[in-house]
Amino acid sequence: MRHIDDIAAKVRRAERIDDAEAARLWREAPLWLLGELATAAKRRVSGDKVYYNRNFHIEPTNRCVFNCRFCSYRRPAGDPEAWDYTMDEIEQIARERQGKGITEVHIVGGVHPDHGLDYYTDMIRRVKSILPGTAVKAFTAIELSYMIRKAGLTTEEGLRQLKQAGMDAIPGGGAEIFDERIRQRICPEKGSTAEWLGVHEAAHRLGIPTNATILYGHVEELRHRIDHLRRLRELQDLTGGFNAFIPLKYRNFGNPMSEIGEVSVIEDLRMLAMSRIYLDNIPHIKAYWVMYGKATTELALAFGADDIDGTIDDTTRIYSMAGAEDRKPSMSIDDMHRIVRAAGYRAVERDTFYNEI
Ligand code: V47
Repeated sequence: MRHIDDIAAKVRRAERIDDAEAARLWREAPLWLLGELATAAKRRVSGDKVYYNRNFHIEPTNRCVFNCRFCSYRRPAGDPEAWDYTMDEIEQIARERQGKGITEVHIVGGVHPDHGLDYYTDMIRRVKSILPGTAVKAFTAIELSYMIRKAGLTTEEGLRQLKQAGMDAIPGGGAEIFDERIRQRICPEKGSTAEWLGVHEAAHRLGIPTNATILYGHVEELRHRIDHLRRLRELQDLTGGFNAFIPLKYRNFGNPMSEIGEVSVIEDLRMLAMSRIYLDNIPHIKAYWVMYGKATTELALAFGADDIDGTIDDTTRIYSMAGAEDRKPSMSIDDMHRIVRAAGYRAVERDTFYNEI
């Protein structure tokens, strides 16, 4: 087994580390060393820049055919807290954001039992006609797999139809934990790891860029996190289609796994740094400010993150319902610049494809 100093030297030389080396670094390296190594790796990719965008979310429904144990967002039909927007309401949400310089709309929700693929292609077309020139990053691989299977199409054909309707990119949600046994414990009904990876691989082959996530800090162990990162690194070696990786910290308010506590900020920073160090082929590591809160996001920039997501404009409920401090998440451009500057970097507005604006 290599000594920590040897592994650190390897990372400094920008050489790939294996799973045993990752485990050793993760467990034993002092926090300052992980910060130093992740920062050097971040600087090799994005120098002194930290990216953000002008975005908002549309969450069409919180009804869902699946019942994931970590989810605080889902409500059954008829529940007073369930919502199911009509197409008119969805159009209205888009119309309210006209003229604000928005470059991306992120559409995700529960996996609704009733809608067909045409409903989703129609939704994308309507949003695009209201906000022309705005990229649509839409639907987790789990939503996509369900709607495409229901339409009786192959993954490729389904994605092709969605792309034609204006789906420009796919967000990283639904990955949770790839290890099949842990997945079975936290979301037994949900689409499988193979489905998630299959949708992303097919998207990459069609030229649709995607993101990836991990849901960490619940019942998984370190080896499950490393296994998750390894499967992503392997797929990225094949396709090169992932833009960003977003570690998502399990938040424990209001869901069936609430008895599990939340991991510390120190563990969040180790997770971020190890993501940057291990995933040497995914260019961007996103510190999703809505989930961490603004103070931890600033700290995250010293641990390899080079993206903090966007302005949001109080349009997502997933994290406020799961216990995030910010009940009405919104970030001004001034705040973006302030946070990034305080961390010693230069804030750069980007579009969905990481072109600078
Ligand atoms: O897949 C659900 C997670 C994800 C909880 O691609 C929870 O740019 C923590 O994927 N505690 C959806 N996490 C959000 C997501 C995302 C967010 C921002 C940007 C992008 C991107 C993607 O939220 C789900 C699930 O992993 N989640 N419940 C919870 N209690």
